[in-house]
Amino acid sequence: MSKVFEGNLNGEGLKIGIAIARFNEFISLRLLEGAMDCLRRHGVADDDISVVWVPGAFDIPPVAKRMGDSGKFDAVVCLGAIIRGATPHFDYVAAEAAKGIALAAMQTGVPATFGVVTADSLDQAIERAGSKSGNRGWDAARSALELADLYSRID
Ligand code: INI
Repeated sequence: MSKVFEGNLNGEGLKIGIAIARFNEFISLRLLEGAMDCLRRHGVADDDISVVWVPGAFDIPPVAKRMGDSGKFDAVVCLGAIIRGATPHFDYVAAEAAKGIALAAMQTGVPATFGVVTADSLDQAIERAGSKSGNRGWDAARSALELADLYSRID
């Protein structure tokens, strides 16, 4: 008989960190609202949520690593918005944010989920921050809850 492991979405008692970039704050704030809504609806207490602001998405990985290493969090939700401009800057920031968040999760053993919107335009970002394409902050928070529970079951 095989054993199947799946995380559930019960957030009661979980300690959740949120690392969020201030750049494009208009979008980031919508992502934060989505993440908070998801965590609360799944039973995470407000006192168990810590929100850490950083300047931009490039700066999220070291903070996610630090939060993971602290042992104080069951998962870290990473939120930000990177919007393409006229130069290749977008590509560097987006690549480092994505790679760095993955690395933080690998190195700390604490799930770090990717709620960073990468968009070609402000309209595309708005669509992913609580309008017609959902809310990436909500999605990243849900994944954090699932992974936190899954890790505890695997352990
Ligand atoms: N940071 C973002 O979060 N989004 C962006 O769109 C962005 N752009 O386009 O420049 C951005 N840049 C700042 C970067 O994340 C760092 O804060 C900065 O380089 C200092 O380390």
